[in-house]
Amino acid sequence: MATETTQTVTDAPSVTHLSPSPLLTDLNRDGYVIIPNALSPEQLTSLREAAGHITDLARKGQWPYIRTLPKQFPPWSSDPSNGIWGVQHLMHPDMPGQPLFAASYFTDAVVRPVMDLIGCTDDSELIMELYNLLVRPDSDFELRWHRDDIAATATAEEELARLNKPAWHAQWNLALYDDASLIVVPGSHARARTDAERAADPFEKNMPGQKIVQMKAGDVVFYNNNILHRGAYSASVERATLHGSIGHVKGNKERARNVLQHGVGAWVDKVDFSALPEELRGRAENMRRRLKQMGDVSGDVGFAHDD
Ligand SMILES: O=C(O)CCC(=O)C(=O)O
Repeated sequence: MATETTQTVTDAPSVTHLSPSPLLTDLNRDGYVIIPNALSPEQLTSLREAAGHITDLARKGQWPYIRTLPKQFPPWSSDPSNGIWGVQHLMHPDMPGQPLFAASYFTDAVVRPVMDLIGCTDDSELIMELYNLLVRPDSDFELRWHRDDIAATATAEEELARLNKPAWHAQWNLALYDDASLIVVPGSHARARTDAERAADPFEKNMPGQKIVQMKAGDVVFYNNNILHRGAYSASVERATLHGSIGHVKGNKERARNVLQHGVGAWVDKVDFSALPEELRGRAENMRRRLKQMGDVSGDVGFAHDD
């Protein structure tokens, strides 16, 4: 049960004191796991400020990489006139505040749980992937129930074939404000959809067993991106949630598609990590190099969803 998951992790004194197995056990059982208080109050303040600034730029059309309303999946246009629900590419070389965002991506508070969840003991096989910001939409907006990398048209056999493969990545949401936008069906990452889930309205508000992921500012949730999930966003509730993923070198072409469909390949070799704290710089350079290598061998990867 998800409530037990939250309880287990809440009892832990900090991320760094968690032993690997409880985190992975919870993720494997529920498809998601919340770690409270991943950020210090100072980090929260500076990240909120930086996130607010780039969100303002994006709403004014001064940052071209955005998630536009009412489109759920990439590719998105760079025209914010219908409103936005996300700001893309926090580590892009031209992104204001890039070093701060990069530090929040490569920090131990994120990378250590990632290593637990992927099952490695150091960062030498990790790959830099996506880092975006999910923001309050300009008008109320909802995502359809989906799995990130399995089309809604997949048969049960196709779903199971994909779900039974190792994920080789970890994905997280790190909330800068309290956030209750992500809705999941716990356990659905480990099975095909039920008949009721298949027949449900794509925007079904009461999916059997659904759970709203309640996060306090500074909490991070790691989740299997193929858990059945959706987002429901209110234009009147502030949202700034860092949305990232880190991969493992054993990920395959399907993973490359999930990452590179967002256009990261166009700028990744231009990122300057020299402003990062010394202890994070080597990790960042190495993880970026592995992403570049993945792009070089994967070629044209296409898009995971049609819309
Ligand atoms: O807003 C969220 O937290 C979920 C976003 C999501 O489901 C997606 O980007 O596929």
